[in-house]
Amino acid sequence: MSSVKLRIAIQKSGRLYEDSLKLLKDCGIDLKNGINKLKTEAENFPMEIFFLRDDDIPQYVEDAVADIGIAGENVIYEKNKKVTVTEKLGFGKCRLSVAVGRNEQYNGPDFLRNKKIATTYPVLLAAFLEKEKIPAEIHEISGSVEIAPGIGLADAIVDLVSSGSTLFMNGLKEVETILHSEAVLIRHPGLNAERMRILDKLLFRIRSVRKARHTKYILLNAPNANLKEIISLLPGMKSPTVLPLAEPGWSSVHSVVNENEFWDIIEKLTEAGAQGILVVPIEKMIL
Ligand code: PRT
Ligand code: ZN
Repeated sequence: MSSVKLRIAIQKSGRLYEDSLKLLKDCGIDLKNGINKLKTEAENFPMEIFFLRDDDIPQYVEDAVADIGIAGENVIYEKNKKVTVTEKLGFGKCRLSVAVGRNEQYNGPDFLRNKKIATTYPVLLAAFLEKEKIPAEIHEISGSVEIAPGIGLADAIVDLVSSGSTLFMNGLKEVETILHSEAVLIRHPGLNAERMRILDKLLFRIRSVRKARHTKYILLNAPNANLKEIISLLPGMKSPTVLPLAEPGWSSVHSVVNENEFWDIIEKLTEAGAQGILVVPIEKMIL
């Protein structure tokens, strides 16, 4: 048996750490517990895990010190390393936005002309300014960007936003979005065939897990008189399973529903006479 392992780099601590570990766990990959917080390996999958600062992950993957990695798109595109973005992962969502003082009259990117903009994302900001053909001064700082306008260091900032409360608390307002970002899986562009095979296995599991997260299994009792209508409300994977109940005139219907349409469907189902509706999470979904 081959002993090749796929080396994955994930964030050591921070906003992506928990979700990255959970994703591996949901993929059925158990990590060996060790005191060594720098790296560990999987017990039941050919994988080694490196714990790094998120900013360093693209470089490690470009250099093939790690084969794959998980980081935010904001970091991947800012660092601009030779890595292949392979899969969006649906967590760590945020946006890279322009913010200005709450009382400023912002009427488009032209506001930024010849202004001083503080950011930790000079590359992405420069690309935005170039696209908009706006000359401006980029002031690169390493943190606490949101205080820059208040202390007279800049006229505007470009920073990550999720809830918006940091901007609000600093008297700023979000006026432009440069990038929508989420955690993605990246890989070294030249992975050999053996490592590609392991990556394909991992991707198959990731897709099954992610699909299942958005889908619920639904069971309900339907009066036979309304069975047709109730079935038409359930999209299902192919068609729903229908089983007769012990009580005459009733059937048990099983299907899957998408989380987004879930409440809408439940309402219509009850209107159509469905009873005893059970909705259960799906762990994995193989299509
Ligand atoms: O130590 P290390 O370098 O690994 O971690 P870090 O401190 O650089 O990064 P970390 O853990 O803060 O963020 C890791 C990744 O999470 C980022 O690269 C993004 O892809 C993603 N992410 C998602 C965020 C946010 N949401 C976020 N809100 N990263 C940072 N923020 C910060 C933002 O910079 C601002 O200070 O949160 C503040 C704004 O949040 P709201 O909710 O007030 O808008
Ligand atoms: Zn970082």
